[in-house]
Amino acid sequence: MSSTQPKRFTITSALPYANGPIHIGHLAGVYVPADIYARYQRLKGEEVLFIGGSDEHGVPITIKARQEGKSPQEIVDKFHQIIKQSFKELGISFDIYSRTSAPIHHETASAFFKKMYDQGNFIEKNSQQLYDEETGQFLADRYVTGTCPHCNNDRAYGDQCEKCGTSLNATDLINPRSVLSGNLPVMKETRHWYLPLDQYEVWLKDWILKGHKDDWKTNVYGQCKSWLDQGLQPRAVTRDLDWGVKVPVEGADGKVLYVWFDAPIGYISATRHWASEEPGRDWEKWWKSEDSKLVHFIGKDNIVFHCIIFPAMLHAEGSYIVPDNVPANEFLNLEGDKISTSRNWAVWLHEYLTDFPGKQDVLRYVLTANAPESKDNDFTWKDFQARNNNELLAILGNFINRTLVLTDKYFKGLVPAVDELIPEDEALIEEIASFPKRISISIENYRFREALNELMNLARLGNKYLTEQEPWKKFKEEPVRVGTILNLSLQICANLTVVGEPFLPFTSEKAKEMMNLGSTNWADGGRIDLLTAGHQLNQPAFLFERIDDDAIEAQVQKLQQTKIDNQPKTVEVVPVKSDISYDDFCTMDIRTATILEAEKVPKTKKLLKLKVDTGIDVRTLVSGIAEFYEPENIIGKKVCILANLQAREIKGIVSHGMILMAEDSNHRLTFVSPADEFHNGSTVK
Ligand code: B3M
Ligand code: ZN
Repeated sequence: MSSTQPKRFTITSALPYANGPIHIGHLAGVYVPADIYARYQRLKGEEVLFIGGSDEHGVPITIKARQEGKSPQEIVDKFHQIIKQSFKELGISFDIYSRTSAPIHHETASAFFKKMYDQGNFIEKNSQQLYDEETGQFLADRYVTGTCPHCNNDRAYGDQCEKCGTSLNATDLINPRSVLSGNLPVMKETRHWYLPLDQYEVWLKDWILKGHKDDWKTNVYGQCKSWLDQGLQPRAVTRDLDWGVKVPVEGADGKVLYVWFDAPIGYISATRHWASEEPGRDWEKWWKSEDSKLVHFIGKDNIVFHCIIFPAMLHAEGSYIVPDNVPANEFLNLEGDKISTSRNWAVWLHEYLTDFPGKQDVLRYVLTANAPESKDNDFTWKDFQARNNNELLAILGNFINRTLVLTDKYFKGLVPAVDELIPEDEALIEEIASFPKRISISIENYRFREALNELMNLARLGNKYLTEQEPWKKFKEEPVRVGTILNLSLQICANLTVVGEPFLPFTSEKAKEMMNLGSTNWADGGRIDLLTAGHQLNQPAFLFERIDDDAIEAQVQKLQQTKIDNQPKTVEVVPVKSDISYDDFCTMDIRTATILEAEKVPKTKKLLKLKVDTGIDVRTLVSGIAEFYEPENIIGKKVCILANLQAREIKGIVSHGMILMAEDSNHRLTFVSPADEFHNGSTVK
């Protein structure tokens, strides 16, 4: 986009992974600011398309499906619905909320790849990749963990180290382990397509470092600069997986597009989805017309994908515009701790909506007032309560309520006329007129906290004016003067609903209803004739309620419980038995063996009848492990057995020996297993 005034705004918000619900970190980082921006541009009369959708591919989803014994489609169907519904209830005003498992997305992503492929934009390369022999699967991204070569974090993933933020290749990890089996992966050759990012380095440097030094946020620009300074490498854009968009070229069976290749194309497919809903809608102008302004709202962990990789893809494909801005936020913490889906350390949107019905704007307000715009920030329930009680209720709600109640009392809810203006009134009118411009500048520069603070300053101005003018003391002697005071105060109320609409849409609507005011647009801001003399107001009601300590305490308790749930369970170790001699120990003949057959012993809960190969013989054993292992899952398992235990009859079966099991303090049992390559009959000593 050039510096000329854009004709339309293509506004995207990161597509959340459909493997869990939305939490306040997502909201503060991405969706609330994006919604404020979209609503603001619409109120200004701009043509806006605000795009959202679920990211339904990628390893976190397949892992979750595996853990829950469900298909990936079942997982994404469930969370797509929850996410979509909760966004709607919070008033996130998407024009379309789509999803990447939709056929239109598969077609779009596939065609995008195909065009780049046909243009020769990819490098095709065979390489050695990590492979899990037990599950027969290549390990990339989140399927593999290991030690980060940069910071030594031993829980780094195959695509990224979350501790130091470095983006990794699975083969960079030290001591890699398969997430699927815990096994040490082997190396196996496979063929993939790479996007040669190094070829776009000059173009990217020119576009970002020269073109956006001044208008991109410092955190975003800084990350890009550091990437570009380090030098870019080709990146694989395909994976050996079966969940995702199939690679649309010959000889690519069993391969899909890397999720970070297909997900941003999801913005384009969502636009096509939107266009398909009504005849006459054109999707291309939003993506291919130079007078469209493309803005990506994302969190800081997505910067490289939206500022470097996706733009390189768009540029290489050749027919698309690139983003004008990528206003990424930092992270929001919760009560001093990093928000975490897996540790359940979060305030979940769908739970908030149930626990605080009708209080959508309170959350929108708190998350904006405290937004992690330039550094990480902390959400606390105490702060939430204070901002509701001391700001929304005491400043904004109180001002509008006082004004409406006084007008009701003195003028039966009819807007009084303005009479003679005193200098204080004139100063006030001038100030009212100055707010929309200031708020506009803040919003257009993605400084939403500052914009919201200005909105509150307008309410503060109103409170100050009322307090100084004291209409309640003057009504008897000077009713006409009181008419002027209340008229001007009412204009402030109306202005608050106009400029407050992007931030607090529910409150704005409610207050408009009380003032019997129709819909407004941004240009109405600053006017002092929004409510004309003689206009009948409706009955006033409270816009905000006090949030009491009990409600906050309940939330704090909930988090406390999460902390308890997350604590490692206490471990009790059985005390050591009395000493025995080495000779005593040597009387036990322990051998490695393989389970050949396994079946439940009828009419028992705990017993399995096993046939094992001990290397010496093939024999029958009875073992009390049925609560922990399904017979069909242990065939072929390597175990250790006590081979010279006297035979004894159990439930009518003669058992020759005993399988060695480890038992923990929760009475769980697990096999003591030798390495697979050890032949049966090896002695254990
Ligand atoms: N789903 C990552 C995330 O939720 C990813 C964003 C995709 S945006 C195209 O952080
Ligand atoms: Zn690291």
